[in-house]
Amino acid sequence: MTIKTVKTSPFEGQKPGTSGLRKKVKVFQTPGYLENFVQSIFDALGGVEGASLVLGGDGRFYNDVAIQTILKMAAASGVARVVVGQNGFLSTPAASCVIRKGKHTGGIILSASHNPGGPDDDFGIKYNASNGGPAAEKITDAIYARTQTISEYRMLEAPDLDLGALGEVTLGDMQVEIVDPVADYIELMEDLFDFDAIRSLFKGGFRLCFDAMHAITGPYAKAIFEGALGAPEGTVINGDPSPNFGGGHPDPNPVYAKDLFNIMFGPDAPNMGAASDGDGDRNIVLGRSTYVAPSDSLAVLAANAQVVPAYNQGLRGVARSMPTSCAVDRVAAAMKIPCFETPTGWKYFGNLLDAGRATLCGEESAGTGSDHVREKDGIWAVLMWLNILAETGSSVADLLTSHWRTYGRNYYSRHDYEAVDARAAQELMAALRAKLSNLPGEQFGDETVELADDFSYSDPVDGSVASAQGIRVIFKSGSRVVYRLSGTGTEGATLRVYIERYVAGPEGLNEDTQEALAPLIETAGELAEIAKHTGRTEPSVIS
Ligand code: VG1
Ligand code: CO
Repeated sequence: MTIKTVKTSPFEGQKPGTSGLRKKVKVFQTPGYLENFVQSIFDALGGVEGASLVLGGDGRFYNDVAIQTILKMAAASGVARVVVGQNGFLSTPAASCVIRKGKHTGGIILSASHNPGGPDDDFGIKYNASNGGPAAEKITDAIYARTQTISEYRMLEAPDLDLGALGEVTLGDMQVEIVDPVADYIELMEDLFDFDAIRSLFKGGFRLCFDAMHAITGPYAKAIFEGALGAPEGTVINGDPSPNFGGGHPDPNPVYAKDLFNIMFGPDAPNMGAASDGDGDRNIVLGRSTYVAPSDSLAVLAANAQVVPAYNQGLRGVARSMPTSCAVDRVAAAMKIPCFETPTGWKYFGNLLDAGRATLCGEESAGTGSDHVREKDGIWAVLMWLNILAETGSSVADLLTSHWRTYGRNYYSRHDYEAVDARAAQELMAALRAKLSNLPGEQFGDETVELADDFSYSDPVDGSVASAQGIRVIFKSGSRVVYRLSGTGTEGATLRVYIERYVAGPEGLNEDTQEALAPLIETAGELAEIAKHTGRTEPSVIS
C-alpha cells in the first residue's frame, strides 16, 4: 500500500462553529473538502504520529464514506491506532466515554447533531481532545487557521475496511479496533446509577416511552432500557438508526418530536417520555401531560442528584450556558455551591469539569450532563430522572411542581427564526449592539432595564476570554431577554431569542409558558425590531 501526497488548496469557510464544522453533505462531497479539514486537524495538533484516536459518528448519510477516508488519512499520517465503533457508529457521549476510558489522544466525531440528514441535508465533523470533550477554542482556531493555508494532504491507497465485524485489523501500519459502540458506555452507566432500583421501578409497571428519532440512541436505548433494565419491548420507539433519520428532523423539541408529545399528552400516556437527538447528546423529558423545560430539568436534577449513587457525595458546583434559565442558580444558592455561567456550547464546560469545579452542567437546548464524560449526554439524563423517580416514588409532574414550590419558577422559552437572510440577521444584531449603552433605565411595560451587554466570558481555570457571546437585556425584576445567532446552522442565519421571567410563588406557578411570557415576548420583538429586519412576524420554532 502506498501513501499518496495530494496537492490541494484552501476552501473558504472551514471554521468550526458551536460544535465543529457543519455543512451540507453536498459541500462535504466536494473533492478535497473533507480531506482538507481532516489534514488541518492533524496538522493543528502538531502531527499525529503514534497517536491513538477514537472515530465514529451518528450514522447519518455520508458517515460511512467519511469514516473510510479518515481511516486512510490517519494511517497515512502515522496514527498508531484507531478505535472505531462497529459500522462507524458512536454516539457523541459514547465517543467521549471511549476516549477517556482508553486514554486516547483524542477523537473525531462525525455528526451534525440535531440537523436533518440525507444527500441534500447536513453533515459535520469535530475533534475532541484527550479529556473526551470538544476541542477548546484555541485548538479550533488553530484548525481553522490551518485550513486557510493548507497545500497538501496525505492518503493511504487501500481498499475500504469492513467495519461490520468486531475485532482488530490493520490498515497499512495502523491498528484498527472495531468495537461494540454500546459496551463501554453501558458499563459506565452501570457504575453511576442504581440499576436495581430502576429495574424494580419497571417491574412495578412504570412505563417509559423513549423516542430515538431514528437516530443513534436507538441501539443504546434498547440495550439499556429494554435490555439491562428490563423495560418491556416497545419502550423504545423509532429505534433503528437511519441515514436520513426516517426523513425527520432529529431535534427533540415540541415541533420535531411531535409523535412523542402526542403520546405524552394523549389518553393512557406512559409515566415518562423522553427523546434524544441525532448524535445522542441531547434529551427532553416529559411526564403525563407535562413537558419539562430543559432548563428546569437541569435544576431538578441538581436538586435531587444526591439520591443517585454517583452523586451521593454532593455536587462540587454547577454550570449553565448564559442563555439557559437561572433556575439552577437558585438550587446552587440553596446548596451553597458555585454556579458558573458560560457561553453557549459544551466546550466551555470542559475546564470546569476537568478542574473539579462543576459536577453537573446544562444548556437550555436540551443538553444536560456531568463530569462522567465531557459531552452532554441524553441517555444519562434519562437515567438520572429514572433513578430519582425510583428513589423518591414521585411522578415527573409532582417532582417538577414541588420544585417550583420550593424554588419558584423561571418561565422560559426560546424562539427561533430559522433560515433568515444572513445579512439581515447581522444587521439586527449590529443595531441592537449599537443601542445597548442607552438601554439601562428604559422602561418596557412593567419592566425596567437594569443591564444590557454583549456577553463575555473569562474562563476561571485558564483565563481565556470569549467575547461577543450573545446580547443580554436584563431587567430589574430579574427577567431577561437574550439574542444570539446560531453557530450550528447551514442555511442563512438562525436568530435565537431566549425569554425568561421569574415567579417566586406560591401564586402563579402553573400558568401556560407562552402566556406568562407574552409581554416580554412583545418587548423582545420591539427591542430588536425583529419583524423589520427579518420580515418575520412569528418564530419558526418555539421550545
Ligand atoms: C446549538 C445550541 C447549543 C448546543 C449546540 C450543539 O447551538 O443552542 O446550546 O451546544 O447547538 O448542540 P447554536 O449555536 O445553534 O445555538 V448539538 O446537540 O450539536 O451537539
Ligand atoms: Co447533538
